[in-house]
Amino acid sequence: MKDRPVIYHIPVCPFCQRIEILLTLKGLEGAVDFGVIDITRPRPPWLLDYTGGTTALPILVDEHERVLKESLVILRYIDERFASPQIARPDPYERAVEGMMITREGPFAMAGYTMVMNRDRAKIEALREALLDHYRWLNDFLLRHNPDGTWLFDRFGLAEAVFTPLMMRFWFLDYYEGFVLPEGPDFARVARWRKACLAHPAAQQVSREEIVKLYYDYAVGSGNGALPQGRAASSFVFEPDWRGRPMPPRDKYDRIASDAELGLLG
Ligand code: GAZ
Repeated sequence: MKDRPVIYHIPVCPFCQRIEILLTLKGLEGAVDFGVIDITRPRPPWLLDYTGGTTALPILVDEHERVLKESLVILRYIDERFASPQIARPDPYERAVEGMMITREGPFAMAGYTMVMNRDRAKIEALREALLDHYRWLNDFLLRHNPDGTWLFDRFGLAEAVFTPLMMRFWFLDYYEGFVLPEGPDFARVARWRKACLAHPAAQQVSREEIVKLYYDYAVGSGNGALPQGRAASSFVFEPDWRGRPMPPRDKYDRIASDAELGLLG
């Protein structure tokens, strides 16, 4: 029997970072073990036995070999199983408000990922507007529930743990798409929240440089460890380590950089 739950994850995956943030907020970094999966290789058979064939991570395997999937479900499980300190709002109304905000995470993620993966110049403007609509919604939601504060409530909580990893991945939009939140009242509240989320000490598991380098392949249209045309190595490989690689070129609409240019040759 395992002596604690094991979370199988891809290190730079936003859905996995949510769980690391939650554990850090709870002061429980040692309560679960992590098993690192290399997204650039086929999934090992033992992992597919756990999942029943699905490949999305993270999953949690408990001491009785029982498997949980979906990051939001795993967050709740950890928050309830290791109950103190509780990160989700204890008050039922506030918990529901937190829940309303969290329901937007999937479409928000999709808007940002669709934008970074796009290589058709004719679509840039519509994708940018679609993402701005999400930020507008978040701005209004935060204004309604906590107009003068920074967080949704009084501290970095569950909603922040859910959204922060996505906003960090969206550093790839700033780098590859030149996307920044416009100045002004439509976005001032969400900009304040975003800035505080990105700077929070419990959320420093990844850096902008790491995101920009590892997600190069997404920027040229290849997701989830798939190989872009003309390339033999994925930008998500563990070796060579991202720290030693150059910053990738930004001209994603014109060409795909080679393994050599990306520093991927061992
Ligand atoms: N809903 C799940 C959760 O746990 O919250 C999502 C988990 C998930 O998608 N994990 C991805 C994975 O394991 C890694 S992160 N993929 C490997 C596989 O074999 O399935 C998101 C996108 C997208 C493309 C990629 C990602 C992403 O849209 O971040 O949209 C949201 C994958 C094109």
